Amino acid sequence: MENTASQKKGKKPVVLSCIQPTSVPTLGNYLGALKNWKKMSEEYDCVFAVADLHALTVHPEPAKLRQQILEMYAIMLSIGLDPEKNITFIQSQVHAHAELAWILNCYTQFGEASRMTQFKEKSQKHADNINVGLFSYPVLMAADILLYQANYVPVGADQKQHLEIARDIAARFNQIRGETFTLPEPYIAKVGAKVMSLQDPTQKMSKSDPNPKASISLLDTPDVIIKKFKSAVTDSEACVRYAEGKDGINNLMGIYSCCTGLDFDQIEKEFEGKGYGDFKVKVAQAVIEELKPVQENFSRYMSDKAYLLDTAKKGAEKAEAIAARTLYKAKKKVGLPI
Ligand code: ATP
Ligand code: LTN
Repeated sequence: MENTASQKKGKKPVVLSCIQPTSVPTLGNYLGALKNWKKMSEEYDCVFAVADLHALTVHPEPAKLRQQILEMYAIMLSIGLDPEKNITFIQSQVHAHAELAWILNCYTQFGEASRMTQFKEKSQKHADNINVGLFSYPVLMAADILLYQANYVPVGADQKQHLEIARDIAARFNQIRGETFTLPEPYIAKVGAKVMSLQDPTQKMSKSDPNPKASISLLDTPDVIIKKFKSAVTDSEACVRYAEGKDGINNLMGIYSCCTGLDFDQIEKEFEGKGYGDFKVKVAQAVIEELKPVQENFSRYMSDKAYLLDTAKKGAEKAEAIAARTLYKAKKKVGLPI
């Protein structure tokens, strides 16, 4: 089923994405993924989830995980996703994800899963805990996507390979067992798809970076945001321009562009003759403005946990209704009793 098949029937394309509740999202997660979720939610049929099953691969402390799941759900609402118009839920509350993942495991080759860059990087980083969950992580991710017959998956550039394997698994299953899944396409923004660390701009900004100065958390206060940008690593040229080798400045220009809507030419003009000090403060201020409404909404949502839990439950019921149909189809195709 190519991507256009469902669109031909006059239905809106389906968009799906998830985020792990491993800690408070960074500016990278926001600009690379969440901000696009909000944009797409106005145009498409959207399904967004907190990928809590994926987070189990790093053995989080249970009480902490419980809190982070709730916080991540609150963040999803805080960026402006409307739970009435979109489906917003917590992955583990819909059984079909784990069940389809098992079936898809049997249609995934060991060799292709071994080639995943994220698996190789994470196994190197956490050599003491290379569990099978980490290995089959992209298969669970494929299940998340395929259950909803998603056409587009908005993610940061680091997830491109996982999208490719999801497509390969779907195509293989369709070929062997007959048309079952829509082939998904990644949706990766041109600017913001890879926000880099403020301390080492050759590395992506990551939630799990142990150096707090390297990333901006969505919940950082204005003071902290200013301090972090002031200490961002740049270069010695003292000229705000986008060029090869100027990773630090390129990164700050990307961030500024995402927050203000200005393109790189306009940014270069704005800062002509000005030093990095001025530029860094302006970038920080743009980020503070961008995050302000999210932070205000977040404290409001977190003060009403009953609402969050109830909304997540209702979201899971809506998700379940769609996921169950695809799971039924897949079980039937492989010969399982239904
Ligand atoms: P971790 O550091 O725990 O591996 P992460 O920061 O990579 O986590 P995820 O939950 O794995 O975050 O990713 C959520 C979304 O954010 C994904 O769509 C991912 O592609 C995107 N994303 C993550 N880091 C960045 C970044 N630095 N720039 C742009 N997008 C990003
Ligand atoms: N692995 C993803 C999170 C994720 C996801 C998904 C993203 C889990 N399931 C389905 C898109 C679609 C990550 O961003 N690290």
